[in-house]
Amino acid sequence: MYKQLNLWENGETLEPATVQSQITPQNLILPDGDLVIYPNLFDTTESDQLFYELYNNTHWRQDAIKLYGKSIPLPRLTAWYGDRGTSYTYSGIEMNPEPWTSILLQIKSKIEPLSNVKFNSVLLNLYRDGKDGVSWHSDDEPELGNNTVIGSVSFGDTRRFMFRHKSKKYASQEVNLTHGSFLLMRGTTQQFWQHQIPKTSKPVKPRINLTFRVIITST
Ligand SMILES: O=C(O)CCC(=O)C(=O)O
Ligand SMILES: [Mn+2]
Repeated sequence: MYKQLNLWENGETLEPATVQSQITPQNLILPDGDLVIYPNLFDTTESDQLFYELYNNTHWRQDAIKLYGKSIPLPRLTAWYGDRGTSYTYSGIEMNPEPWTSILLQIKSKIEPLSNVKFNSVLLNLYRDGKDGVSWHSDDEPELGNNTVIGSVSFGDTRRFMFRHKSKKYASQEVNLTHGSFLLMRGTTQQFWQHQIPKTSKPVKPRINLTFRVIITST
């Protein structure tokens, strides 16, 4: 049902003198969406180190959602880091930020010049094996506001990232998010599109995703 993505086209490079080939973006042409991917923003050595650090030193937590009075563990571990005051609530789970670590600030400083925003928080997901995933949703919580920018960084085994249009049911696509890649979602993407990471019966090694976000705070 889902085709491998073949709609990429090469985007503009930034400053030719300073930009290396690995940060050449590819734009995804989608109705009502604006997605850009940098397939190898972090090289393999850097990605290996970052994966190791994040895997071992993140304060991973096992949250649960309430469904029909039952507590059901999320099929992944998560963590929330950010500026003070950037609490985030999704599926009834409230997350209060842990202070930024140097590793997270290092990743943030690499993606911000490509994103044109200052991110004030990050949600980390650890998919331990193929039984972990995240089901269809949009990142459209009120604290993100309209036309939010989400900067999604991936380390570890490849994740199958699927997205579908909310009303144009024929419009569905997928892309593989590989070790060291960076996906930028912006514009009306969250308003019109949902995304998921499906579970898989294939053997997969651990996968880490960081979605940097801009939470609208009252201060
Ligand atoms: O792992 C991913 O790429 C998706 C994560 C996600 O959608 C989320 O945390 O909101
Ligand atoms: Mn999401």
